[in-house]
Amino acid sequence: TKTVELANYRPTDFVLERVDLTFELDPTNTKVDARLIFHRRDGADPGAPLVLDGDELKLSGLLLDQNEVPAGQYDATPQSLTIRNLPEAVPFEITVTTFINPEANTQLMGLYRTNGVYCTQCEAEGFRRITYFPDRPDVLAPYTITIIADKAANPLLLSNGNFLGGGNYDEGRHFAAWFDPHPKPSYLFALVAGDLGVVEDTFTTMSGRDVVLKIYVEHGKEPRAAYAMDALKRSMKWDEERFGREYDLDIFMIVAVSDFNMGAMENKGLNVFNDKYVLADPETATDQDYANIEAIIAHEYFHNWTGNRITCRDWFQLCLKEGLTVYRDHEFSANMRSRAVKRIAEVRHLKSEQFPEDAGPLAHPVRPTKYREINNFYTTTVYEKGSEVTRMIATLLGAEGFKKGMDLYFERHDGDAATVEDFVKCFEDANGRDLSQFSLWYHQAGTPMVSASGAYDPAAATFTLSLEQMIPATPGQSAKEPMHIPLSFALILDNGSTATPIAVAGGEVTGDVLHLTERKQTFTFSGVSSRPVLSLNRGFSAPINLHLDRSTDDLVHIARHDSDLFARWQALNDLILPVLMQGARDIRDGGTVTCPPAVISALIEIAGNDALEPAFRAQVLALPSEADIARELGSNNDPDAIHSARTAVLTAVAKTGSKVFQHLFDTMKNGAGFSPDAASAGRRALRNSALGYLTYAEQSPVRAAEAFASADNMTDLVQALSVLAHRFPDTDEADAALGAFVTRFDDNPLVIDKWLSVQATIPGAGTLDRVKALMENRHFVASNPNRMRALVGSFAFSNPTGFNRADGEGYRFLAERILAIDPKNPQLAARLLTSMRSWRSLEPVRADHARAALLTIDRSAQLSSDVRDIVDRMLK
Ligand code: HT7
Ligand code: ZN
Repeated sequence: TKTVELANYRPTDFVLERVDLTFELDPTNTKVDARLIFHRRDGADPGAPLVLDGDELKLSGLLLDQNEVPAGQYDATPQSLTIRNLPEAVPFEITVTTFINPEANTQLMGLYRTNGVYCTQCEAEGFRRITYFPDRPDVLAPYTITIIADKAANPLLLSNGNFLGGGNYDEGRHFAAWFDPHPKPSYLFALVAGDLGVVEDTFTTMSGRDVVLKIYVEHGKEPRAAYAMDALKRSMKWDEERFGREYDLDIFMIVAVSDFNMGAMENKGLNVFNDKYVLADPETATDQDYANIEAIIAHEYFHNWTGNRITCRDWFQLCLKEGLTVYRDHEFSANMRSRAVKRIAEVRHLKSEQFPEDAGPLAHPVRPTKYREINNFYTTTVYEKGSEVTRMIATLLGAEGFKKGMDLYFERHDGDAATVEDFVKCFEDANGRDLSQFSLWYHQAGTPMVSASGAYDPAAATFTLSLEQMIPATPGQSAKEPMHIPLSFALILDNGSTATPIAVAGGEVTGDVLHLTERKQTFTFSGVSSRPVLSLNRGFSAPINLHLDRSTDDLVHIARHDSDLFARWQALNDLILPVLMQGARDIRDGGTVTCPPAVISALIEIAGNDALEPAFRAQVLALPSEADIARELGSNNDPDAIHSARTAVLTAVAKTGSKVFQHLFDTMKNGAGFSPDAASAGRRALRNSALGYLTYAEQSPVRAAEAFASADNMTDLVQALSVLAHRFPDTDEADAALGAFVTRFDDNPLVIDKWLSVQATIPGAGTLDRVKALMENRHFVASNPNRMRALVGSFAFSNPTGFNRADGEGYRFLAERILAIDPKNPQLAARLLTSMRSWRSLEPVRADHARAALLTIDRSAQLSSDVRDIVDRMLK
């Protein structure tokens, strides 16, 4: 495959005016007629041919203005259709006929079948698997779609836009026609046909228009779509109130399907969802499932403006829609739930997923400049770091300035295929500010490291803060420029209040934000009458690694007194992480773990503080994960030592705090009747956290077995199951619970995924054999991405000791799986392979095994472009 470069971007020679598609659906032989009206772009080369993209296509018919095109006038290959000698000054119509086989489409890109339902996935380059087309996001047109299909098997015929009409056709077939008046790129096209149940509602927009809302699910699952519908209505309302964005069609539809490569897809007016992010009820969904559904429903809906009305000029601009839309869904969830707890969860996720990507061989800028396979750029850097960059713009400009910039963006670029530069310019123009240095966040990869040290001078009543930034080298970028880093800060005084200095010298400070713009910079705050404790990068205002030496006493002070809950969590994290890291080093050196009593008591004090919201306390008690410890250690990692160190610290906390945990376990019960609201979920989280600690103190499965038996919702049930399986594997209690669980949820694949994941993440070398055995289980369907991610994905991404077995068997197993999956579903294979992205930071024996496994993949002659791209970058 060749590399695509941003520098080579140029507009098409032909402008697409209209698209008219007719599908005659058949499971193995679907006929697609595409009528496309083009005209030559002003100023384009008069002799330029029209080149359309294809992927595994075979041309069956080609007309130009209704006449057959002579053989010499065109060339067709599976990848492209080139037509020459086209009219220069007038529009012309091309009609392309292709036949495709949805049943054989295992890649799940283009038109495919899932549980007997026809469904499409066109982002990023799936449309070219349906028909020859200028399949790029800067080609926008209105679409008319006609679908013809067997009526009994496919009572439902859906596409984008508004319904035009339908009726009976021949031989038991019927048809439906749809028109989408909003010009869109091909990646937003969708078609769904089949026999599904529906949940219906309406939403009245801010200008008083009624919009019909429909969520389609498999028959019998309708009650499980109620929460998704509620989340959709809340999303629509929120986007009107917060961003002034109104929905723009008569109908908005969501279809839940069971085979899907990602979470969901924002096709215009017809979102297609992985059913995992639609279906929920108390018996089958955890609190995390509910939160995910709320966030993803909102995310896809918000794309209607950020992505669809304003789309991307090219795929290098992916963060323009994804980073911005993640920021919008984060803000939505923060408004629906506890803002501080939501931010803690976001930062945890960012650090555990994006920071390793940015520190390893797959690091790339938020706005890359080249790619070999675009599917591999739907990354946590584009999404989550992209969101953080948007958040920083809001921090720099303040809420009002940010709103002015967004309003201008919607006004100036509605209907456009825009760029990151267009976006940033709106904030510059609306605020009269130069954001050129800030824009480096889009272009320089790597997590900046900021070292900070503070000094207080009582005689002068000044506090001096010295800062230094360093951006690590990343693939293709060795030297970096200093960035504009917005650091939210507070000087916390002895009594817990915040000092308000009378003046600051050394750089720009706006409100509580300090602007670090130089490589080295010193800020002096005057009028600080007593020694403060510095709280820096509050709310994680910048996605950086901060090195700030503070004493245990100072951190405990912030953990106790800061007015900001996020800062309190951050202080506790900064207290416990070094203990865990040192513990891992000590164990690797043959020693034991030392856990300072002050750190333990700070944690227990927070756990038992009833004035604090339970969800926050649960976040504090969820100590940094083994992956977090490995990331902070950075090199020569031994996952077994990390696991032992973390277990030792958990046990020490559990033993010291057993009374508090017992109290929480007894009192954090919700009343009768389940509610998925954030407060109830927070109580469940805290009680389950207490359960986990109590089993560390008691070293017995009895309590968890009782919790499993008495659970009346999926959150409690799966937590108890995890404690049993992970802490007491192969005991009668664990085996009985796993058996009871699979029997009870035998007919629910999404719940079976939890059963697979719990087992795949049992710590220790023995789990590989269990995973292999589960692959033979009748519940495991290798072609279904959710099943594969639940079993093999959980094992590779979330089982540090099991996957990183010292003998390398885990890596060899993954390599075999990748080679087996790749020919069928390359996207899935490539994504699973990214689980090895931090292989170079392992200790040498494991790193050698990991390299050998990667080389096995590398040596395979038949790799997809997806896997080839990842393996090449990982080995570079
Ligand atoms: N914009 C959507 C991306 C997506 C996707 C990309 C490649 C292959 C399959 C896919 N399914 C969905 C999802 C989103 O970010 O909203
Ligand atoms: Zn998105």
